[in-house]
Amino acid sequence: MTNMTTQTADIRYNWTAAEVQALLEAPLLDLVYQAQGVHRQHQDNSIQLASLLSVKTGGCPEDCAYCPQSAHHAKSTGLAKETTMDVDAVLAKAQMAKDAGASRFCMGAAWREVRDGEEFNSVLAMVRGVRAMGMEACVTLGMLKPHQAQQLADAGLTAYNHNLDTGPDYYNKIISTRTYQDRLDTLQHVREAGVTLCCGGIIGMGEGIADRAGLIATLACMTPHPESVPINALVAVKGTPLAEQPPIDPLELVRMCAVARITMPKARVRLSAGRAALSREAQALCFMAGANSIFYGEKLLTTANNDAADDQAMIKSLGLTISETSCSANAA
Ligand code: SAM
Ligand code: DTB
Ligand code: SF4
Repeated sequence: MTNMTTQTADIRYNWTAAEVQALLEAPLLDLVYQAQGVHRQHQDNSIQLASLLSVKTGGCPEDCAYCPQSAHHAKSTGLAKETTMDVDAVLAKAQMAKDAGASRFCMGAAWREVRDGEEFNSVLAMVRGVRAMGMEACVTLGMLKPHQAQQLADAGLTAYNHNLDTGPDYYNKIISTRTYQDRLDTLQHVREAGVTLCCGGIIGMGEGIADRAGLIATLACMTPHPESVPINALVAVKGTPLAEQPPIDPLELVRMCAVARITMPKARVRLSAGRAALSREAQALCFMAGANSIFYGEKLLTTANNDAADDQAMIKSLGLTISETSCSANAA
């Protein structure tokens, strides 16, 4: 295999973007073979089912070009701003997700940043409630200050989702209201509070291979690596600036999953948004390449997800198991 990094048992934290790009551009079957080797060494054959709920939808002051929840695109998307959901209503949804087989419950709020007060206190109560049900709890609330990360940790939060979305050089083509460094700062606060990181990105936003490599290299140089790495394909929502982006070739998602697996052997690689457009066979290739989690349930945050019964049938037919345990923490 030319240009491919030799697989060792050692986990590396010094990936260069050039090395990652060489992997992304390797012959597909060589890449998947290498990724499956790493997968078998560090992971089992379980898939984690994570369910998502938008606990506060729309009206976000940030201008992320992909996002239907940005207030900047609200006139053209027609998406209304909603208030924060009641804690009891959220916990009822969490119980339904658990009963349907999910072991992780992820709650999203369309906030630029967390503000101290009643709404944040409600989110803390949601986290405590989900943990009390025996599920992992993840939230994504925008930027956090250190004391807020600590309050989430004290509530028992398992993971904080905060995506870097793309490589550092493409970031300002997608978002102008915050910087890459803002994202990295919040990730640092989360890490310092002892909460695991869920951090990944999106492909299909018009970025080049070098930008995808820049994203993965940034993640794979974090020490420790994020415990959870969501790989999203753009859901091109009508009324957003990226509405006319052509769909990606599913094999590009396979490549991203493989390279995430090779560079971050212990992470849960999550095949995330955009899965509804994939065939069962394309998803199987993503699992072969190292993806081992899916979002499960009828909705992502505001857009449709795959049918839950179809997902159960797919997992069964592939001979995979459904994980009931926590994601493994990385050794530094
Ligand atoms: N406001 C918070 C933030 O941005 O961190 C949390 C919610 S935000 C909707 C969570 C993530 O969803 C984003 O970082 C982005 O990666 C992903 N996302 C949003 N819209 C998407 C879309 N149309 N297609 C794919 N991924 C999307
Ligand atoms: C992530 O990386 N993808 C999820 C979760 N983390 C929060 C969100 C996907 C959102 C897709 C567009 C929508 O449904 O609004
Ligand atoms: Fe959407 Fe989050 Fe960006 Fe707000 S910060 S526009 S919710 S992705």
